Amino acid sequence: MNRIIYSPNRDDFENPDEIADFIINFEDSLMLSRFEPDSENIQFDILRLDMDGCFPADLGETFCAGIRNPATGWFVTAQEQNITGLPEAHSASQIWEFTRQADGSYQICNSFTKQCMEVQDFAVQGVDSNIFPGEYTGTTAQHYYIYSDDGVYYLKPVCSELYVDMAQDTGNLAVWTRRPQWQPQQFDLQIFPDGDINLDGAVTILDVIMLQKWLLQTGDLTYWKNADVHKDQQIDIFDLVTLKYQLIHSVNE
Ligand SMILES: [Ca+2]
Ligand SMILES: [Ca+2]
Repeated sequence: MNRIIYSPNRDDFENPDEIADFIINFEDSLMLSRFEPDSENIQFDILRLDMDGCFPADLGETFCAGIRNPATGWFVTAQEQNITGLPEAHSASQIWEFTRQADGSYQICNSFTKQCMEVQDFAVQGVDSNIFPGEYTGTTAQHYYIYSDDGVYYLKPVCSELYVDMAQDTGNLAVWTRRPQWQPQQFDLQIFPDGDINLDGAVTILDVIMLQKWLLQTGDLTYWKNADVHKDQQIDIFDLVTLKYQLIHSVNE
């Protein structure tokens, strides 16, 4: 099966299911036409229907962030059996590592447990399918497209056309039909900056000390990827020198 990513404006369709009846026809140029039973056109899988025709946001290959619902102020929190919104706790249960996939979606794993946000049963039961902490196996129920709109983010699992939604009473995280400007589906990403090795939200002398200790083999790094300032996949003295330089430079500004 040939594959193409197609991003229609859903308002063009009276019924979104019609989209599945479209086929791609190319000879001299690419065009869309309605499916006819006797057509000899080539049929494609539609891999992705994007939010309002927008492409997903590219926020970098990998980063750590807190995921906050602005309406409640609650942060997405990993618990033993579930993922739910809770007040800010400044704990690892609210720090999530995002890793970009080849299709532009993100794997979202808790920085402490390493378990990832997973949609129950690929959302086959439809709305209200729960999101729970699962061992990462790389399925489409564990990858999310991130859409940016009006200063907030929306998350859509690759396996479904439903969106991540935080219940405003219980905080539970599940998937629901998208509603534009719908507060339960809006999220801030509070990204920990490069050089913030101890994940306290700022690059300070404490990060320099943590890296120094690690290089002397007398301490651990909370998040080693933020210590790799040079992005060469290894932590060494050059990262420390640059981090120190950047810190002194920022203090003097
Ligand atoms: Ca820090
Ligand atoms: Ca490095």
